[in-house]
Amino acid sequence: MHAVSSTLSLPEAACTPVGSEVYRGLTSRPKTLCPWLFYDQRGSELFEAITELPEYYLTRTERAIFAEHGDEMIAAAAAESGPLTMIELGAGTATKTGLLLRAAIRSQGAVDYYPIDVSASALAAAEQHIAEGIPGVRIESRVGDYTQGIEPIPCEGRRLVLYIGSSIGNFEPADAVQVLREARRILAPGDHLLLGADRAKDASVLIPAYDDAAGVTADFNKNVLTRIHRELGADFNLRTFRHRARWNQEQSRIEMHLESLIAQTVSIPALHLEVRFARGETIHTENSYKFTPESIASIIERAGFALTRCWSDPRQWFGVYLATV
Ligand code: AVI
Repeated sequence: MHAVSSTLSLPEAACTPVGSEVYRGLTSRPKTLCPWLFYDQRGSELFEAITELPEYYLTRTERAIFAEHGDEMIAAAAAESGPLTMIELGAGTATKTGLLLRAAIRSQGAVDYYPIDVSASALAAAEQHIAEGIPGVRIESRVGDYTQGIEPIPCEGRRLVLYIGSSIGNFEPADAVQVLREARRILAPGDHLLLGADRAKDASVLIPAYDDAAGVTADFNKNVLTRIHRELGADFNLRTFRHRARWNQEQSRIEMHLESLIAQTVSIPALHLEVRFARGETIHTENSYKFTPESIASIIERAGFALTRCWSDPRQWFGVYLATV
């Protein structure tokens, strides 16, 4: 037995983005929830904390690649024809982008920067720290979901779209191709994409990165249940769910799950829904795909780009790929 809906006509809350996703996910078999549900205010704070954990190598490894090769990346994307304009998908607070913005300023004196994100508060924080710390950046934020389309970006020279942080890994491969196609639609021949993507590696490195000793990733995962409690009235008992991180070798992805430690029924009043869990049953909350140079090249090329350069760290744990239209 899995989930039972007690009504035929859906209540109003099931038509909101959060309500409809929770309804869809918890009435599916196996149960799933989309990772975008993680990012309420608390979830975004927990994610920032994850990026500083000793086990979560991704952020600091990508940052080190930018620190070492940022000037080369900017030089490879620029052209004689005019200044480079930078556009960032899912920019958040744009903390790592500073290294690339500084490299662009070193090369051309100033830079136009268009960060795009669903979170207006994250963009406000990005604007503030860039205005205070990086003179020479002309910033125009755009609040929106880049997966749903990107408005054209005016530009005199070449455009460089940044899609960093391995966010591409949170999409199914076919959807990842679609996201990059969306980015390509706003680019002209000679413009570039700079993509940061985590590499496949030993499970002994990957598992702790998604199941850290301090339990921050567990709190991040469980926070989705707190969100469903707050926004839809669900009576989840957090102590009866446990965070699980699994390495799926065949699919080359880390999976995050929430496992029910007991057989139980959770009610979600706003959705008129009772959700039954067997002991040991899980809600699959996230995939984080890990790529080989070949598998990421295939996604980039299926999206209509030509891969031109790539950079990595000495351990080959993370890749940054430059591709052109
Ligand atoms: C945002 N994204 C790239 C993170 C990742 O590594 O897949 C999300 C995350 N989930 C658990 N820890 C971090």
